[in-house]
Amino acid sequence: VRAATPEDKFSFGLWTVAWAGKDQFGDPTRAELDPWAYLGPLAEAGAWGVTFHDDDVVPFGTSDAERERILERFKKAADEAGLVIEMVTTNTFSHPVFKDGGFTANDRSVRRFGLRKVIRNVDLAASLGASTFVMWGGREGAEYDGSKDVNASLDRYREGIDTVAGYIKEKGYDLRIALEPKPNEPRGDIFLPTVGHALGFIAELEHGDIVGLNPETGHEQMAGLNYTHGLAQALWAEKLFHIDLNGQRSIKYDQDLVFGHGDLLSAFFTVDLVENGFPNGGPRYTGPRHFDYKPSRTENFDGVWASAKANIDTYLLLAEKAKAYREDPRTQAAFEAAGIFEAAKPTLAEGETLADLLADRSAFEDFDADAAGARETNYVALNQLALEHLIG
Ligand code: 3MF
Ligand code: MG
Ligand code: MG
Ligand code: MG
Repeated sequence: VRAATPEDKFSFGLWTVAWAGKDQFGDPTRAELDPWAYLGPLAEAGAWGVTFHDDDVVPFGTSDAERERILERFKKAADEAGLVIEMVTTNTFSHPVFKDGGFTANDRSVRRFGLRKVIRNVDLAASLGASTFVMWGGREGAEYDGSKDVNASLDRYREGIDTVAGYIKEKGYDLRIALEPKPNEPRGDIFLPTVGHALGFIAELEHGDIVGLNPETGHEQMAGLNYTHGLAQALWAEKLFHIDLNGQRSIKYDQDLVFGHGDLLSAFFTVDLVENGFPNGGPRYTGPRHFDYKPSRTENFDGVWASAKANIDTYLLLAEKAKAYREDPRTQAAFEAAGIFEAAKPTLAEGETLADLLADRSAFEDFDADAAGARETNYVALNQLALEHLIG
């Protein structure tokens, strides 16, 4: 596989490679290094960008002066490694104060504190030149249905996001918010559990024009959903602002495997969509190829760097294969045979009204539904062609 270039825009959350392996059941299996120690090796693995939560770099509760010093050091190290800080995000899930959420906690003082913490990081994101501000509301949710007035919680969620978005506009920052849906974990149920829920929520915002999505592969798959379709609908709504790529093997805990190490065929179609767009054209994703995975707890540092590179290599391999698949003349023929191009034709002809359709006997009265029901779609042959390119 070829080497990654800055044009590929591969980026990583700092919390990915810096995860020391502490989980619910076990202690860390790796050392925790200083945040800047990861930047050189990340760049070496092929990264163009790095992203972080405030608390990944500056421990919760650090004094203002110390915070400035740490951030300066981190920024300098990123510059030296040649890494762009393309996205910044706020941790409103680790500290016990956020045990019931940051923006939707029943306790109002916690919500005011959460908003202050987020606003502070919006300023930081803007000062570092980030273009996206991701918001994963990991603790916005509940274990017990009776513990929330969901109507009020969603009002508070909207109030929080609109306040942040309004602040971004007022400041004139070149920054967009990307909400990251997740169905559960750490909460029993998280608000805005899927791409679709989040799109519905954004439509209710006052400042929804600068609020979009950061869908994560595993999060949609934890809900049994099709990640590529989630990306597609977000693109269609012009709301795909950022992506979190990783791997997940079916509906279970959030595995955060290397991209492609979960559902490989789904990963192929994800890359095909991101790299090649919709077969009939349409909105494209041009943002970072951002990985949010965890180096497995079984690995030591060799394994950390091998797994970081594995994300990039898998993506590049899939991109090569997806390109060959699209350029194969057999694919174009298979698209034609499967009616992919016909799908782009409006159902009513240009200028045709509903009255015209109602008067068109060939559309209904004389339509041979049985014959249409017996038509060949050729979808399996098309899928096999994709598979042939993937594993051939
Ligand atoms: C959790 C996640 C988060 C978000 C991050 C925002 C810790 O499952 O995916 O990672 O991605 O908070 O970028
Ligand atoms: Mg995740
Ligand atoms: Mg995950
Ligand atoms: Mg994520």
